[in-house]
Amino acid sequence: MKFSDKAAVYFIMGSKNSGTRNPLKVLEAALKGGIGHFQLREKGEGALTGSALLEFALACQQLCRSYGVPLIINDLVELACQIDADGVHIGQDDAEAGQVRQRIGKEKLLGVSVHSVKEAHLAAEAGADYVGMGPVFGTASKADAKKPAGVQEIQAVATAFPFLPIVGIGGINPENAAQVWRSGVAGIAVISSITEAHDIAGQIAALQAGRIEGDRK
Ligand code: TZP
Ligand code: MG
Repeated sequence: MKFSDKAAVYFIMGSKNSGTRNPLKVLEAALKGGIGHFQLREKGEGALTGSALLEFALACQQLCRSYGVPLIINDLVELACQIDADGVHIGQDDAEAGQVRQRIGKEKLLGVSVHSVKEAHLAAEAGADYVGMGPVFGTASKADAKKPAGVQEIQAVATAFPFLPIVGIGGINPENAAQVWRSGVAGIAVISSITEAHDIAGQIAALQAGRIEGDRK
């Protein structure tokens, strides 16, 4: 599957990211609002495991399928294979990208988090369809997040690999999204901008609006 940058807001959530709201309701609102990808990232205190995680993943998948939006699973390659998810996203400390590509086959999406031109090169060689880069800004959503990196390295990767889709991540909101779009990303990935929004569709539109404003073309 090729990474599509048509609908460019990439939503990430686990069952514990939606506060007092039902995560499946939040996901459905985000799907209605026009997200282009959904990543199930089940982490942190109280994270679901085993059959509860499987059930939640299947519920997410059913919703994503009904809106024609690819479901990508963070880290858990075997869960992705078990439910026939559309793709997998891994970090530098997870399984080796080439091995994950072999495991999931060439039809599935593979995303890899990278922090430099060198890591982007290795990810592309290993068969990544897109790379995630961040945190661009400060974030409270990832306990072990690195220091905010700004957009400089994104610009360097976009220049070095013009055909490799980049997704910016970390602390992105409607106020700063245009800066990220301008750096050359194909998409922006958000957790809290959507999970904490009262008007989820409005928030997605506002994140997208930065794209038009910031588009280089
Ligand atoms: N990887 C880098 S920053 C981040 C992840 C998963 C968290 C992004 O969450 P938010 O709430 O959009 O800053
Ligand atoms: Mg990971």
